[in-house]
Amino acid sequence: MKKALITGLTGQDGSYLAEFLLEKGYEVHGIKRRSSSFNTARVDHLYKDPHEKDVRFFMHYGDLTDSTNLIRIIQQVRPDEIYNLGAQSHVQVSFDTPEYTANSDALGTLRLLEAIRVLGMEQSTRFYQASTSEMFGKIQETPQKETTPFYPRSPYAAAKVYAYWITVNYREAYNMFACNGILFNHESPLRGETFVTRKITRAAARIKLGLQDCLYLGNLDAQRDWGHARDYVRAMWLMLQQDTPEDYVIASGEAHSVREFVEKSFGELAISIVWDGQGIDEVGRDERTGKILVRVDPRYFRPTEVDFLLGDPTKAREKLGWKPESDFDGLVREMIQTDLREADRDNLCQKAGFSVLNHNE
Ligand code: NDP
Ligand code: GDR
Repeated sequence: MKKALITGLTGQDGSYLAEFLLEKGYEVHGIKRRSSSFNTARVDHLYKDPHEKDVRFFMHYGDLTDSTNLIRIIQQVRPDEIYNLGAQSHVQVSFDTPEYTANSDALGTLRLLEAIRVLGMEQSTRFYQASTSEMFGKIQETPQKETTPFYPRSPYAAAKVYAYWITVNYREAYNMFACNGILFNHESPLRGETFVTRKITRAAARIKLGLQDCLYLGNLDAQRDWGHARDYVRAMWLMLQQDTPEDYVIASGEAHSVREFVEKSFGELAISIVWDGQGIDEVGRDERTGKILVRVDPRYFRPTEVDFLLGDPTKAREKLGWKPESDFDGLVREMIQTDLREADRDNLCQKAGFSVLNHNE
């Protein structure tokens, strides 16, 4: 039985990947951070009492900023494959916590690679690094592919560029099977609530049920290449099953604006949005009632923005045989449907006299 170790197990991708690997018959180990409240909601459905028989899913406390626990966990588990998905992954938050972001996202990757090396596991453990389209930042070429130069535009992206190159370096210096997946934005109903897609689908559902009045957003004109996380974790696994370690762009090959994502999401709820005004005064109104449902809040503008990203997944298609199963419309629909159910639950709780706090961020 193959063993995999996942950092960032409790995040969106960690959850989808753990489920995928368990279905493939792997023994799955994941690192979770100690937190003062439970942070395992996304993987709780995979948990089994460790005292039962045939358990194949294990969680270990750890942190990418602590070499000692990384070495200990890798020594104990001796994984065939390590997927480094753990990161402070929010671009805007990285401007507020640049040093911590560098520590976990850049040095955390180095710590893992070095742990594999000091344990003498360079030839037995394959390594996946969660690299990102944010590394392309200020665009030098469209669409972006494996050979497109990087121009990071945030502390997060700069940290991920370091992680990318240190992964390449360990591959070349120590002949390790180490790959970078340069993944473009991928979303799902499990997406963190403060990334723009989930923020939009949650708000649209809550507005529809009367739990919220207005959605506040930053740059409506930013364009992203959005795919589904379920498709993207399959690509991570495929990269580690090849004969040679290489880096791959994973993308849908389609770009859409934040504005379009808003229109599509409200459209799923039979609300048509019309835009009015310009710049920070722009608002989105319900075409039927004239009520303002979307406003721009400059608080969400970034000191340096990535305006446009569009990936070219040709290499992944040709070499990995990878192609996505979900499309943009299906993604939005699935997210809206899930958030509608969650909003419905909140509505019921509220009616039963329980207070439900909504972080409108
Ligand atoms: P999430 O933010 O949903 O999950 C991040 C995970 O990393 C969480 O489990 C989090 O733990 C954990 N984590 C954060 N800091 C540390 C730390 N110091 N030590 C150990 N674990 C830590 O991200 P996604 O699942 O969306 O993304 C997975 C990876 O892929 C990330 O590295 C991200 O940067 C990268 N990426 C994501 C893309 C996307 O569109 N989703 C695109 C390209 C790359 P906790 O739950 O406790 O917060
Ligand atoms: P991104 O995702 O920065 O691309 O990073 P995010 O959803 O945060 O932003 C996408 C675009 O939307 C614009 N935007 C807003 N963003 C947020 N979060 N909140 C808002 O209110 C808002 N209004 C407009 C942003 O300015 C931006 O242009 C994600 C993360 O998952 C990274 O970890 C990953 O590496 C990249 O995707 C690929």
